[in-house]
Amino acid sequence: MAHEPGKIRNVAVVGHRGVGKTSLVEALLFQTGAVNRLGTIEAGTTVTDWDDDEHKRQMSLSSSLAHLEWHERKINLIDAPGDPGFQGDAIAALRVVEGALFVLSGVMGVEVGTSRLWARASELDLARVLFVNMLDRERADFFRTLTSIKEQLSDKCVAVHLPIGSEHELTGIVDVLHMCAYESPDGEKEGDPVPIPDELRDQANEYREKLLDAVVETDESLMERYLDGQELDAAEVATALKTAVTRGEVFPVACGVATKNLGTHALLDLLVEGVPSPAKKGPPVQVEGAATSCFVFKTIADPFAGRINVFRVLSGSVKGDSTLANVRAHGKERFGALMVMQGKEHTNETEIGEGDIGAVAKLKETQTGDLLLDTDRGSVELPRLGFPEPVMSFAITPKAKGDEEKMATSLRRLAEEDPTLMLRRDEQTGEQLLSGLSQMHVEVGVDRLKRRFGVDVELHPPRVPYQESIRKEARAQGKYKKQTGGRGQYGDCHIVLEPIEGHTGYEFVDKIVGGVIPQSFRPAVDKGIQEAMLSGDLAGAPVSGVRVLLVDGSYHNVDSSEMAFKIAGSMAFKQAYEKADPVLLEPIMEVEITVPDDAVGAVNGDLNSRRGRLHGMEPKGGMTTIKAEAPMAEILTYSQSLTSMTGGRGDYHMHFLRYEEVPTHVAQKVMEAFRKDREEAKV
Ligand SMILES: Nc1nc2c(ncn2[C@@H]2O[C@H](COP(=O)(O)OP(=O)(O)OP(=O)(O)O)[C@@H](O)[C@H]2O)c(=O)[nH]1
Ligand SMILES: [Mg+2]
Repeated sequence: MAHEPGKIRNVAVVGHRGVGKTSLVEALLFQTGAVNRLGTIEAGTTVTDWDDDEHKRQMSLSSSLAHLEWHERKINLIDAPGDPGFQGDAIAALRVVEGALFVLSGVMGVEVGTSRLWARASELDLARVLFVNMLDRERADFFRTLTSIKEQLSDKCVAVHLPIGSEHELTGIVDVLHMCAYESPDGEKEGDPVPIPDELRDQANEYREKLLDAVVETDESLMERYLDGQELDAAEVATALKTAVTRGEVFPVACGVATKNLGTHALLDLLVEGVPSPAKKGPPVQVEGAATSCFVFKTIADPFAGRINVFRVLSGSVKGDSTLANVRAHGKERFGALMVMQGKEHTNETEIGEGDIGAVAKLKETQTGDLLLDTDRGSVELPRLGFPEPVMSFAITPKAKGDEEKMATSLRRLAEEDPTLMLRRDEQTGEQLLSGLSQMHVEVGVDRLKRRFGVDVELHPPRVPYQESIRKEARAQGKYKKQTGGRGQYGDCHIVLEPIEGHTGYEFVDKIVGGVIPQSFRPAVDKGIQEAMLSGDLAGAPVSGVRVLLVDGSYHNVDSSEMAFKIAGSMAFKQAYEKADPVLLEPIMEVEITVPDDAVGAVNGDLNSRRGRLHGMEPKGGMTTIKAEAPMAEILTYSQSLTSMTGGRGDYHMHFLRYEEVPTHVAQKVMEAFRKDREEAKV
């Protein structure tokens, strides 16, 4: 039976890597009776980390769905991975919900991943609830974390819960909204509220004041009465808070210990109250004029059920056996059995109602990012999920010869599931490149390739796509002449090479006067030159930034042909190129690196040793963003170094900026390696 949209809450559970999101989802499921034991990461028994690879690495690798009932509301939780390599799923999850639950570690405070996802949630204007987790750990500090939250995320964040005690002496939490407390259930179900301990009354009152300040600021009539000194009653404040949270004007900060199930009772209340229902907020993706529409935000390649598409119903309700049109593929998709998912378990449903999240197997061609409507209305623009671009690439080759085709097809299937994993062939180097968001991201792809499709592959750093160019004008003649019996060959041309500013582009200028080469043969010269330019003599790289003037030549009435002039053109180019002071060019990348302040020195020093150039630094609340550029050749394997320099707390993106001349001493090595390869290839 479909749930009323007003009684649904869709929540993406997001945050930095390893802060306890999956553990918290587990606790929420346990607290509400959706599961009857509290699974753990260590034992591999949580509902939402169910994949073998997740167990092996003890981390989430893709988003996983769960749902529970609390106060007659259905809460859909999307447990998203925190690792930046798998952020595609977190980003897709944020796109289809009304609210985000940001989990933070009470030891680490705001981390790179927290800020990145916060920025995305702000763009999407989502209601947000924060949960400071791991307060039982050594050096955990709720108040320090709260300060970093206010400084780095938003000053509209305000504490609604406070810890009782700290670290291993943490015994419960205080709820300053309802002015009550909860005792730590130590992994059992959390009980009903108890009175606030006397010694915490003052602190609770102080934080209640702060909460009131934040709430009345969002409500003018309350503000007037508050300033007048009138007592505001609890229900009124609760209503105003609820409104402010649903509108994203206040972000409540809760706290607890996921692995002990402390804080879940009050957190569930906050989610029900603070996250707007689909009925209230309206669909996250607007589709005009369709009675039924749904948006696919995730695709799972299930070894048994085949491909499963997970969707959010935007409008109307989807029934089993309904037929919807895929807006992108223009095909009709017939829905078979509908499912709701609890981790890896599916239960069949006859209908998924408006605002709810469901799944369906075996659609023909539907993939992540697709819209399905009850009418095919031609040109509906697809909503952008906003996936990040891959930042690193590896060359990938099958271990067994002959597995190339199988590797490519299997990788394409994996990429359907994870659109941030990309396979392409580099035209220039001829290599198959697998690109992803981090080294681990690519490696997990490789593991899956082996386990699911039985394809064993190897990864290598990709070849750098060098280019070549010239720095001087040079002139040469190319003469191709063959006159031994029968019909001969004759082509002859004189060309001048000129460097083009910026080492980019190619121009062919016909300066022939008086028909010394007939018009019909001149394009052949151009063609021959362009072919020769595909592989320069320095490192076999394509040549660019050359203007060619065709200035002179001769022909033979019988023996001249297009072929002969093509060869002549190519010969002329090769000779002129040698004299034109050729130079090797390399791709320069623009890099943006975000690291903790205390790692800035090490990271800058390292960049320097990679021939990097620093452009600027922007410190912000404990983290610094370093902007720089560096040659691609030097940062092919940057992610490992960054991880070791920052203890995994760094983050970086890069993209291609331009080509630049390679310094002589570096170029020497590249050219030597090329010559060696060429010699070996000849043998
Ligand atoms: N002491 C303590 N440990 C916790 C708490 N919450 C989670 N952990 C542990 O922290 C580790 C990471 O927990 P996860 O639940 O996997 O964290 P996550 O945020 O889902 O991690 P990713 O999905 O990989 O980003 C596990 O070893 C948990 O047992 C907590 O409140 N206290
Ligand atoms: Mg997780």
